[in-house]
Amino acid sequence: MTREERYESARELYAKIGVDTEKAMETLKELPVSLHCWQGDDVLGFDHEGPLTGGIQTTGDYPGRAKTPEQLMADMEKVMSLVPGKIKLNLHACYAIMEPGQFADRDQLEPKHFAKWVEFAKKHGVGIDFNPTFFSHDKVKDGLTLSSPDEETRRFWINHGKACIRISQYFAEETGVPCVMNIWTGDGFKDIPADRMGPRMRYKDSIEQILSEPYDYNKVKPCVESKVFGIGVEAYTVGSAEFSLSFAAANTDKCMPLMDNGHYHPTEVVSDKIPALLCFFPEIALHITRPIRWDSDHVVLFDDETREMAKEIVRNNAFDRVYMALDYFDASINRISAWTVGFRSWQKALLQALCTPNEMLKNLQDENRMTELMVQQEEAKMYPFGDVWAEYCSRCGVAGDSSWLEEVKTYEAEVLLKR
Ligand code: RNT
Ligand code: ZN
Repeated sequence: MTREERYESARELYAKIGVDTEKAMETLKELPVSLHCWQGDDVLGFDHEGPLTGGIQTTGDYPGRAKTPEQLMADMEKVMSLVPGKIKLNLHACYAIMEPGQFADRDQLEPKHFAKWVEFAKKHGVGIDFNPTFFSHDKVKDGLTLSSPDEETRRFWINHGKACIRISQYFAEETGVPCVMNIWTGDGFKDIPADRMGPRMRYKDSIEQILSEPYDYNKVKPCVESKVFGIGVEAYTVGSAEFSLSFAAANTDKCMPLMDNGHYHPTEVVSDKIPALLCFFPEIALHITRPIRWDSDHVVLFDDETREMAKEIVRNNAFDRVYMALDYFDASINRISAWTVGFRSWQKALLQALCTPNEMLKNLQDENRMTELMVQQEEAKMYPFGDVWAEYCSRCGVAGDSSWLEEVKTYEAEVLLKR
């Protein structure tokens, strides 16, 4: 059978259970998913020498890491040519591009330091998301930034946050797409603190000060990302789940919560938290990653929890209420492939969720027909989803199977290994 015939037969099968595969593909094509620039260079950026800090870590030394803005952009373009769907660019402040001899520290950053990224985004017709970088910098004092008891340190990082609000507004205005600006710090302690509330009160005040910088909430969408622990920060994290969620709940006119599915205890699932938050917040944001035993930031796969998260967005019709961003970094494999597999996996999860007879299943639940619900949920897994995926990829002009890897291997030989 040709691809077209396979799709036609899948379309008919899905139609019988009330799933419109045409509509599913149309919907998915328009849903932006943020592609994180930091998978390409192991979260190092361009504004400092020195290692990645902040309780996060990349492991592996696969050759070909992007070392310049030009290399990183070329790599991202390669990925964009291999994935279906709509991307948005996700940048960190440490990826500022300075002219030689024009160094500006993080509290002094200006839109002009990101003009080349705007040019890049415009070339591809995509929006930009942004992140202040509260790590990998010598002004991180004793592991603290926005929650530091040292006023000068805290001031520096507040000013960094404010500068990033202005840059986010610039991104939104230049691209015409709202900019999600995520506040995450690794602030915390390795061992049992004597004061848990003090740092949180300072953190609260600092974020309030950052958000007092004028911005249009239709254009700039600040988020607060929580975390449970980091490397070397095992005992206490200032921006814990309760802290961040409460902060967002108290400031729904100014910001929203961001959940990273690597930032919870291993038996907690973000798929269950999405609908809980949607009951209260107009909008929420996600960092999609794959934790293994801890926040290890492995490449996102088409696995159960990834699919379950996508389902919660789709079946609650929350497409314009959930901002989706990938967040992982694997330095042990080809980075273009890591990006591509993760992006494609999330696309698969969304497409499969869109091809699920959600209404029918919901009704079974509401009528307490739990035996049938189990059987039908299992049945849905066996539908010829691969044929719809192949059709979707073909319509997006990319390979539906793993043949894209050949292109990555050629790029590795011709470009990456020559760096
Ligand atoms: C770290 C957080 C954070 C970072 C990025 C680089 O645990 O997930 O979002 O991964 O900002
Ligand atoms: Zn994250």
